[in-house]
Order: sequence, then structure tokens, then C-alpha cells
Amino acid sequence: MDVTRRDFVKASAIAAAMAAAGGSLAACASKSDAGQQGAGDTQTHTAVCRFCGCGCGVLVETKDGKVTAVTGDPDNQSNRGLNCVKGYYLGKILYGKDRLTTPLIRDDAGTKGTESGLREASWEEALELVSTKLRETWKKDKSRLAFWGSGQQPITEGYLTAKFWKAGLLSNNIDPNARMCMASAVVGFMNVFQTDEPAGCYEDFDNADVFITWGANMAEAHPMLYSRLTAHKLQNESVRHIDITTMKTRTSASADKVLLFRPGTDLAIANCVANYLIQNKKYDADFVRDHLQFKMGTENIGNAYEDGYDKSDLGKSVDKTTACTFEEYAARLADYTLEYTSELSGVSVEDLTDLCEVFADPDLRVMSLWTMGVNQHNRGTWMNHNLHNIHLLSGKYGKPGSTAFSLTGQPSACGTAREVGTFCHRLPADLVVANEAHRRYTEAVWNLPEGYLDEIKTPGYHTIKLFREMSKGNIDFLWSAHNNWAQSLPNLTRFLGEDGEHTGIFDTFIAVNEVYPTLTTQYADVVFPVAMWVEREGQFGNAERRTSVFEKAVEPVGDAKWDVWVLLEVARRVLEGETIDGEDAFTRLFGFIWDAEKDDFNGDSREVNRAIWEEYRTFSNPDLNERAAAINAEKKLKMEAKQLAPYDEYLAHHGLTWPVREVDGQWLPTKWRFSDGKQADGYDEVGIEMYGDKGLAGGMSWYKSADHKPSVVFRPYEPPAQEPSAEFPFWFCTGRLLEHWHTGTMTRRVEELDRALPEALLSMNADDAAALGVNDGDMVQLTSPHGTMQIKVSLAGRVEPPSGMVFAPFFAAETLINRVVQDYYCPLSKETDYKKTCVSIKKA
Ligand SMILES: Nc1nc2c(c(=O)[nH]1)N[C@H]1C(S)=C(S)[C@@H](COP(=O)(O)OP(=O)(O)OC[C@H]3O[C@@H](n4cnc5c(=O)[nH]c(N)nc54)[C@H](O)[C@@H]3O)O[C@H]1N2
Ligand SMILES: Nc1nc2c(c(=O)[nH]1)N[C@H]1C(S)=C(S)[C@@H](COP(=O)(O)OP(=O)(O)OC[C@H]3O[C@@H](n4cnc5c(=O)[nH]c(N)nc54)[C@H](O)[C@@H]3O)O[C@H]1N2
Ligand code: SF4
Ligand SMILES: [Mo]
Repeated sequence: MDVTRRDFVKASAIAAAMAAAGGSLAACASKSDAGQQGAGDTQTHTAVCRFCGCGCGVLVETKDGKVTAVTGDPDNQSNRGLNCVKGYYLGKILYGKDRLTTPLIRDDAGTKGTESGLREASWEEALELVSTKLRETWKKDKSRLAFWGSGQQPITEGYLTAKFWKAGLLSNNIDPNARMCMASAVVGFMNVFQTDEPAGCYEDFDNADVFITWGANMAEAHPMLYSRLTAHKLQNESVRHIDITTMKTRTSASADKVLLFRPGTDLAIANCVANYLIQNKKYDADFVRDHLQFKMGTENIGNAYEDGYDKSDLGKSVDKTTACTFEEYAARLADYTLEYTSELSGVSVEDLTDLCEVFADPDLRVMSLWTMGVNQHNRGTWMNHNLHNIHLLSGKYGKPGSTAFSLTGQPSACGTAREVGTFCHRLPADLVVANEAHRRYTEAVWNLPEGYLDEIKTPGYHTIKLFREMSKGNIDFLWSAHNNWAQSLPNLTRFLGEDGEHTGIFDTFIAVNEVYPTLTTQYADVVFPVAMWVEREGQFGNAERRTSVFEKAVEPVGDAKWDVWVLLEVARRVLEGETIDGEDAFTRLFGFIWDAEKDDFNGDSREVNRAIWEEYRTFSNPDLNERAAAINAEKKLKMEAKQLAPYDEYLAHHGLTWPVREVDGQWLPTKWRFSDGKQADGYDEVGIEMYGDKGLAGGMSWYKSADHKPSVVFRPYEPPAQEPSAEFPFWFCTGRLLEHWHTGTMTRRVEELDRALPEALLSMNADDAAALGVNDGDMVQLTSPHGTMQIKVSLAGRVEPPSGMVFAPFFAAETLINRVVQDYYCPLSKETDYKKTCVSIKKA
């Protein structure tokens, strides 16, 4: 399926329309009139986009206390002034007509699941109610309370939430929506590199010879980076893009080649590349010898669907790996011939060979890109392995333009969920609860007595487990923030019940921090109206490890308050009378930012953020804390490998990529992880000596001992959890389209975006439509083994699924596609597969 130059230029025009350039085109950058105009001075504030993991820097103009315009920030090196359409309309997300401005309380639990039943309340009443319920549950049975967070929480907010939950409540029942998003990538990085670190940076886009998208729809989901890709391609005729995908998307439009594969068989395609490299002796033998170790893992791991899976013998064995030789690894790969893989995947031998040759050519710089197609996969962790494997075998890693690049979805999926550790098994900065040395280190930073955190050495509930327990009536208290789980969770039928059915969720006391009414607030007992985006200061960490600050630009609307203020007001009440080593627990944990007498923060939004940041930064700068430094030295934790700079450096530089190394009093960002030297412009001499391996030249000097080398783990093809059958003959893939953000709560309140894409439609192949007797615009009934719903068919071709597959986005509450979507998950990462539900379709 070759794409002509004319097609490409046309597709690039679409891309350009999606992401308008700043920089030289800054004058053309559209400005949105977000608020009312009036007299008074215009002020400009530096910020980061509220939406995707590209993490575009933006400049926010305000007048008379309102955001009036948003443009790309030319000084943020991640986007250099470029934005997409969602970026330009950012200001308007603050001013939807039904913005929540007053706390709400539900008196009658019988109204749950409906739009009515919430009444206005005072902050005092709402805070007292939530604190009392939380404290009650906490005192009774800690396993029955939980927090569900998000990769959209700013960094300091996620950090403080984790501190309250883990150190304050001694509970590990905290997990983020990033579990549904980046968990497979995280476990992949941990298994391969023993550290969770996206290695490349956006400069790779300017250096690659070949881009390979592995089921990533960048044109819709990462528009700024996609336009960087197409710009590089337009300027360099030899640059190629191969789109490996299960359905044609706008991303396919600009690709030189589209490799359509059968869902789930990407595992085999990557193994085919590895096998080809080895069989033809076209792998990078020096790199393999010097830098890699080889492993086998548990196979035939079945389907994680039933509750007992994690605790079964099989479930407990999925993480196990054993060392093997290169030859043993090669032998296991031998099945993945071009012919076998072609048969399995549906990709022609010719196209597979072409792909293999890209990796075989030592002179080509190759950038693999992936997001949810790989992560939301019943073997998501394995697929992450297989991508790292082919880049490692071919030595295409840690060099500008050559990298396996995991795109992150949310603005701070990396920065918050992963870096500060809001997962049920983690502590800040890559530390985990199950590791004794990690607990000791965390106690040191948090000034807790030694052994204090031993009570939380067992991980809590991961997301799916948590909501399953909740629907069975085993969770009494849930607090959720920065997410809309009643729309975004898979298999909603299981959690929320069929129409009129009463699941345990109706009995859980639920507190929700929100900015707009959502499906989730319909299940809330208390809704806290919170400050949104630039109504307070915060920080996001994007896909290239860049931490950027967004400044407070305006006051929150109405009586909305900062999430952190709400957290601390509840923490103060819940922890009242509790002590740690004789000292008041709340003061010990949060006194550094709280003025007890005022019962409020002891500084403004900037000062509070700076103070939290400086405490968090101690994790990766152990020298700031004597006790932590001693543990780091004794246990060889190498915490400084993720060094962060003082807060104001991020403001001054409009964002910095970690590790940020202090050299001669200067804070230097790192572009490429796992690579040697040639880093930030002008700092070539610095190398990566901070990793403790001074003097080792070339390649991955971070790994000085064999057991610290990256692992190539053999991961076979195993089939998807569901495959089309006579009863459910269609694959149902779900995901995103450009104009809307996830559950649509923010973007649907922006008139321009709402008008551009007013309803969620089911993309269908014309042949299938003809066979089913349905036309564009007809309603169909979609049924899976999990649930059923109705949706309107589109044959317009924005997404073009092959025959036998349909696609829909999940932004529309009235078209609740997640009632139908399966909740099978990757047994290693516990991330669910939203891409491969099997459904039947009939005209409604
Ligand atoms: N406009 C917009 N942009 C967003 C978001 C948004 O809501 N709206 N959300 C952000 C977030 S949080 C995320 S996580 C990202 C998601 O970004 P993407 O993952 O790029 O987008 P999706 O639409 O979720 O996924 C669609 C892709 O899944 C692939 N796929 C389906 N089945 C398989 C399979 O078996 N294997 C492989 N390898 N691929 C498969 C398809 O080929 C298709 O390209 O987008 C981010 N950007
Ligand atoms: N079918 C299907 N479902 C999916 C996916 C899929 O591909 N297909 N993808 C999954 C993935 S990758 C992801 S990341 C999730 C995302 O799922 P969610 O995170 O649950 O969905 P969002 O719509 O992003 O919810 C964020 C909420 O935060 C609110 N909000 C905005 N600003 C603030 C603030 O400052 N404070 C607080 N407290 N709240 C605020 C917004 O109004 C919004 O309702 O969806 C998952 N669900
Ligand atoms: S949505 Fe993503 S690409 Fe668009 S402006 Fe925001 S961060 Fe940039
Ligand atoms: Mo995501």
C-alpha cells in the first residue's frame, strides 16, 4: 500500500491544519477570545497545555482577571511555539456555562446514577462530611478506602496525594488512570532497563531517517509531534514513515507505507524483525556483546479477566524471567519466519521484508513510536519488550534519531503518575513499597521513624481490582480526582450495572474533585469544585521527560479551590489527634506548607508549589538530606540518576528534561538517556558521569555490571483475549479523535471544538455496511459479551477500519461505548485492552 508524493503533500496539509506553527508563523497563530474583553492591562503568563503528553508550552494572556488568549510558547523547547487546535482553545475550557463553583452534597443515595440529587453546600459542611466518612472507614478497615488519581494531576499535587495516602493513612489503595494508559510501558521499561525512563527526546524527530508508528494515531492524538514528523519528512525526501496499524487513520495518510495487521499480531511482527536480524547476521554484534543480557519469561499466561487471576499460581508467575544465552533466545525466535508472520498478521512478505531491512541497515536512524495500540493490549508489556528488543538488537538506541520512543498520553502521565509514584505499588522516584531499602529511603525524606512504612509493604488494589471490589460492595470510601471513571473505565456494565441494577458502587461513599458535572459526579456523595488549569500554579512532565511549570494566571471561578487545599483540609481533619513520634501527624507531614493558625497555606500558589517541589526533589538529590544520603550510599540506590533542578530553574528555562545535572553551579538538562555524552548544546564534555561510570566510553555506560545491562526478553505471540466468532464477528477498536479530550468534559464545552465534532460515530468499512444493510447516519446496536449500546454509523472515512472491524471514540457521555468494551488486562501491567473487544452489530 504505497502512498504517492501527491497523497503525502495532501496529508501534510491536513497535518498543518491540525497543528499551526508558531515561531516564524507566530503572527498567524490564531488567538482564541476566551473571556470578556475590557479595560485594564494585558498580562502574559507561561504555561503548559492542559491536554496531551506532547506537553506544548503555551503563553496565556489575561485581562481583567480572565484568560483572553492562548498561543504557543516559542521558548519551550518541546514545541517551540507549535500548538494544535485544542491548545488554541485552552482558555475557553475554564468558562463553560455549567462550571462547578460551589460544593455539592447528595442527601439521598437513591438518586445516584442520575443527573439530579445534588444540593449546594458550604465548604465546611462538605469537608466535614468527607473527612468524617474517610476517618470512619480508616479506623474501621483500611482495605475499604481508596483514592483514584490521574496522569492529569500536576506533579506537586500527585506527590502530596501520595504522601497523604501512603504516609498519612498508611494505605496503598491509591492508583491513577495512568494504569489504563502507560502501565504496560512502565513495566516494559522496568523489565528492560530496571528503571522507568523514556530514553529519547523530541530532537529525535529532527534526526530520524525512518519513522515507524506501531498502532499510534499521532495525527489525532499527538498533533504537535506529528507535524514535527511531517515537517522533517517534507524537508528531506529520503525520510520515510511506515505506519503499522490495525486500521487506516489520518496518520496513515502521510505514511509511505501502511502495514495493516490483524489485531494482536504486532507481537509476531516485531519478533519477525528480530528473527530476520539474527538469521541474516544483520544485528549489531558489538552492541549485543557489550551491552545486552538475554532472558526467557513465563509463557502461556492465559487471560486475566476473572478476579482470582492475580492470585493464581499462573498469575503470580507472570513476572518471572530466567537468564538464557543469545543462542537460546535466537532458537526461540526461529518460528517467526517471514512466511509464518505474514500468514498470521496479514502483512505481505514483501512489506515485512522491507520493515526488517530498515532495522538491518546500520546506517539508518530509526524512530519507533507507540502509544495505546501497544499498551492497551492483552500482552501490552510483552509488546513493549518486543519493540525494545528490536531496537537493542540493531543498536538503534540512545543515539539521536534512533530510539524506541514511548509516547505518553496525558500531560503528566510521566511527570506525576510515574515520577512521583501514585500507583498502588510505588513510592516517589521509581521506588516501590515492597523493597525494604526503598521504604527506609522514603522514611528518611519524609522524616518518619525507621520502619514506619513497613505497614505498607504490600501493594494495594490496582485500578481494575479496585473497581471490581467496589462493585462487589467491598469499598466504603472512594475519592477520585482529575478523572471521570464512570465514563472512562472499561466494561462499565460490570461496574455500574445494567439499567436499574444496583451494584456495590451505589453503596460506596464517593467524593469527587471536579470542574464540571460528569457521569462520575452522578455517583458522588460530595462534589468538591476545584480550581482548573491556570487558576493555580502546577507542573506537568511530558513524553520527553520535560518538566514545565504552568503559572497561576487567574483566580478560580466562583468558590472553587485548589485540589491541594481540599486535600490538606481533609487530611487535617482526618489526622486530628494522630501523632508520629509524639508529634502531631498533620504538622509533621504537611506543616512545611500549612499555617495552623490561619488554617490555610503559609504562602501563595508559587511558594507552596516551590516548597513541595523542593521536598520531592530530595528524592533524586539525596545530598539535600543527610539521612537519605547515607541510605543511598549504603544501599547503592543511585537515586541521583533522576536528578531534578531547583524549582525556579524550570520557570527560568520554560521547562527542563531530567536528569538535570548540576555542573559548576549550572543545571544542565539531559536529552538522551542511556547515551554517552553529546548532550545539551555546548555541554558535550559532560558525558553522563553522573551515572557513576566515569570513563566508560560509548554506548550505555550506565550499565557497568552484567546484571545491570538492558535485558532482551523473549516474548512470543499469544492471541488476543477475544477473537471474532460467529456470535461476535467484529473487532471493536476504541480511541480518540483530534478535537476532543477523553470523556469530552472540557472540550465539549468549547463551542468551536464541539461544533467541529458534535457526536461520537462508529466508523465502519463500506463493505460491512452494505452487508449489514446500513447507511451513513443509521443507528446500530453494538453488543459484546459485556454489554450493549447504540451508536450512529459513519462511512465518512476519517478512520477507515478494514472489513471486520469498527472504531469509535469515547468522548460522548450519551454514547457510552465503554458499556461494551472488555476489561481483560495485561497480566504483567494490569492495563486493560480497550482495542480488541468483539461485538455483533445490527441495525437499530
Ligand atoms: N485529541 C486527543 N489527543 C489525545 C487524547 C485525547 O483524548 N484526545 N488522549 C491522550 C492520551 S491519554 C493517550 S493515551 C493517547 C492515545 O493515543 P493513541 O494510542 O495514538 O490513540 P488511540 O486512538 O487510543 O489508539 C488508536 C490506535 O490503536 C492501534 N491499535 C489497535 N489495535 C492494536 C494492536 O493490536 N496493536 C497495536 N500495536 N496497535 C493497535 C490502532 O492502529 C490505532 O492507531 O492520546 C493522547 N492524545
Ligand atoms: N474506550 C476507551 N476508553 C478509554 C481509553 C480508550 O482508548 N478507549 N483510554 C483510557 C486512557 S489511555 C485514559 S488516559 C483514560 C482517561 O480517562 P479519565 O482521566 O477518566 O477521563 P478525562 O476525561 O481525562 O477526565 C479528567 C477529568 O478531570 C477534570 N478536571 C479538569 N481539570 C481538573 C483539575 O484541575 N482538577 C480536578 N480534580 N479535575 C479536573 C475534567 O473535567 C475531567 O472530567 O481513559 C481510558 N479510557
Ligand atoms: S493537545 Fe497536545 S499537541 Fe495540542 S497543544 Fe496541547 S499538548 Fe500540544
Ligand atoms: Mo491515556
